[in-house]
Amino acid sequence: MFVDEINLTVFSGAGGSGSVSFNNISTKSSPNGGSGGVGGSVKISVSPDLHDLSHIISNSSLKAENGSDGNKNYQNGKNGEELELKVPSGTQVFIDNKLHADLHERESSYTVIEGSRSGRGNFDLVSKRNPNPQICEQGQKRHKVNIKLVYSIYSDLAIIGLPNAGKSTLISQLTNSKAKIGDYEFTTITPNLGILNNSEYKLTICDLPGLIKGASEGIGMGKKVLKHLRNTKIIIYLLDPLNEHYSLDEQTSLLFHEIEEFDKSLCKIPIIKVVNKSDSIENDNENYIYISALQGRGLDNLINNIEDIYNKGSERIYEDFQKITIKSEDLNISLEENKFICTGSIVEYIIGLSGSSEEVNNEIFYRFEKSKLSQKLQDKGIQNGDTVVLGNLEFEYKK
Ligand SMILES: Nc1nc2c(ncn2[C@@H]2O[C@H](COP(=O)(O)OP(=O)(O)OP(=O)(O)O)[C@@H](O)[C@H]2O)c(=O)[nH]1
Ligand SMILES: [Mg+2]
Repeated sequence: MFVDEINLTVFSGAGGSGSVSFNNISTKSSPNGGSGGVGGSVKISVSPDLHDLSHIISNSSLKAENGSDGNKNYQNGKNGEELELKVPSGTQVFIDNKLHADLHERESSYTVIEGSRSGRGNFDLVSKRNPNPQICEQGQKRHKVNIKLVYSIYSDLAIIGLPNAGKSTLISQLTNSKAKIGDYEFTTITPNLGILNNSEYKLTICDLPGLIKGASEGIGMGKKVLKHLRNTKIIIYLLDPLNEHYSLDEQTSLLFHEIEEFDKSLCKIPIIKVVNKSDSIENDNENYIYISALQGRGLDNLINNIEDIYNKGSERIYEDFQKITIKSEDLNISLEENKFICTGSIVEYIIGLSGSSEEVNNEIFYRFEKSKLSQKLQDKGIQNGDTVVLGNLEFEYKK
């Protein structure tokens, strides 16, 4: 089944932890504890062979690999393998309803979450301040993000029209698509794709479900259809002279209006106005191209018109967006009475230590004072005597 929208949860890999060990075990000197490996990141990239999102299980949880822990004798842990999610060109990535990336041939790969930080072993923690560390850092936990992927079909040409206009009949004539045809409305419920026959250009054509008045507000399959116009280069308005409710001009205005209401920028896409079922009518109006999809009449002329517009170099419209990568550098401070509760990866970095407890405590306070957390708390008006909460550590603040 064609799937163009999917929600899922992705996790970066956790960072591996460092280790504490020594060349000289009896004197606990000459540190040789290795560092952990960095966790795998989560990346989404375009694969030209994909044409929907059905290969991804909806509401699934996907995890990048964890980095492994460091070990004695300078052995560093292995970095975690990244998680790569393949999507078709024309996929948008939303996080909390905000567009984070619009993936297509020019922007074909995007890191959603960086891999989680690894912890250093006591060899890498050697410094002038502490030449013989008895401690190591823990790796950072996994980072979780709920994402929504929305795919809009990538095509060179999209056929739209009211129900029953003959869109599926036309795509079946122009390409080898086996679209279902029926003399009732809404025969097509998911888009059909095909490649243009009898043309030196391998144009991709998309036949969409019928549009009705109010489509831009979601009536019928409205928005689900209109969203696929975002990634097309040319739109055919396929008009039905046998429609009992709307004249050809009224059908044109209706289609234009619904597209404009849905997204004004789609009005920049060139249009070809085509009247189908010319086998059943007499009048010719020079504003339109006349065809009979059923009898294959007028199709060469239509293909010439399509090729002319295509050759003028019609461009796809891309939404402006900022590619946002979720970094592991986050910090939250909330205030409950006189308690400043601090969370986030900066806090994890400060308190995520193990080894000799006296040294761990000294290091925590050293890191706290040096960190931007200390500055942020002052900005928030912390006073001597207030309580600072870092994970399961609580202490009285003293400047
Ligand atoms: N006379 C005539 N009938 C046609 C022509 N093209 C299509 N039809 C008929 O119109 C009816 C609808 O055709 P479809 O191709 O299913 O129309 P559609 O626009 O895809 O319809 P929906 O998917 O329901 O929106 C069918 O009975 C077709 O045989 C044509 O050129 N001439
Ligand atoms: Mg159809």
